[in-house]
Amino acid sequence: HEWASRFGVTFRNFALLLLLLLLSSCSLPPTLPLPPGGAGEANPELRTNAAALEKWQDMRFGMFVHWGPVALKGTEIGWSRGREIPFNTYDSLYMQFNPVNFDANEWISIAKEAGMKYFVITSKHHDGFSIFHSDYTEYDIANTPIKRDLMKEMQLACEDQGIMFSTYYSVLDWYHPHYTTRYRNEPRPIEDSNMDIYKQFLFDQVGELITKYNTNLIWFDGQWEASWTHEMGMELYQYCRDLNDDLIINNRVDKGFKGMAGMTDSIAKYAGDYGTPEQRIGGFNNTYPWESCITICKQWAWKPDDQLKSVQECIHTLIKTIGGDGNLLLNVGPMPDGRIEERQVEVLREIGAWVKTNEAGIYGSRGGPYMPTEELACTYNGKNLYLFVMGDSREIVVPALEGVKIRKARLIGDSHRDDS
Ligand code: JFZ
Repeated sequence: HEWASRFGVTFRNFALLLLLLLLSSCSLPPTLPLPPGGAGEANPELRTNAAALEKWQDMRFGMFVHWGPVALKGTEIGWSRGREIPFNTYDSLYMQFNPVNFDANEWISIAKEAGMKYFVITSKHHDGFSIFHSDYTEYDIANTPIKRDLMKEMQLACEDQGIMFSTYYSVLDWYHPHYTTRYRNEPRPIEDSNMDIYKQFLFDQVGELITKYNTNLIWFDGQWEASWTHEMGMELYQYCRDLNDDLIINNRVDKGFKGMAGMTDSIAKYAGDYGTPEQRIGGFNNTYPWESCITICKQWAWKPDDQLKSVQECIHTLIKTIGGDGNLLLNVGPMPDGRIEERQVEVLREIGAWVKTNEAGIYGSRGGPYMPTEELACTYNGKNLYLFVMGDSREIVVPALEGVKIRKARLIGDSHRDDS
């Protein structure tokens, strides 16, 4: 049973090696019998929808988009309000937001060509602007020069092209008169603010995302401020699942999210279906689902000449993420005219070409059993084990797996080789 497999092969960067395993007494971890997340301690019966979760985990790779009138300034969405951009200037940008070159089908085909299976748009970020037609505020896309419901166009394009449509929503809102936490030195008077009134607004808008836009996943954010409580988090989770039982909800709906590592410390106590490490690859975890969100440049929203990551860095990030059993949500910030920068599209296309060649080890796979390193990451799917080779060492040595015999090994994406 002891074996060490030595492949005297020179691997190109990010080559993928497929091992066809004969699983006599299988030691690979089975898929989870029951997902661990759910509504939190207020309703222990309401667990994560297992079928919806599995469908989402199988996707492994999605596109995150941070976009809004702030793109006109090229500064960070939400955070630059009252910092680089004076409050009044920031809050007036929507009056000039006119992305005439926006084409939802083009965005979604860029995502699809990159190998992404789902799409998450900032419906409302910390700055309070709604990029959809909302019945509950005038501070929305309907009151910009473009007027069109751009988020509806994104939803329909997703549905046309078979990409799962999803929405980001910030529970904190530094623009709303009744949101109770003041951000820095903002002039908004909070003395008469009222969280009950704000909460009603928030629930109404989230209701719109679910019933008017058929969002399949809600990526909540902004839960860390004092205004947002554990009770509100659990209530919001339950409200969402009551409207659509198939909905997937991240852990930032509640207060269990800890630091940028983004995992929930007590899954029984706090609501949420999965963890959200930010700007980092999550640690190996195949008991609590997770998704790393990482920017293709440095800023979440578009910035001219922002530092763009290389194709290799993006692919290695994807490999290490799925090797740790997580999903990757790669963020793009489109330009104020509605287009995604051509140099970013080129990187996405090259990622997509690589994903297509190696998709057998990506979609529907789970991370492990070998832990990801800088050199190597591993996924498995049924009787196949996929070794992703990132380093350029000429020799790969992996330890034996108890009860597993290797029947055959071959390189993917280099079909003339067969090193069985
Ligand atoms: C949050 C947002 O603030 C950010 O703009 C982006 O949308 C990201 C996906 O999620 O990221 C955070 C959250 C909290 C802090 C920093 C970034 N924080 O408290 O320093």
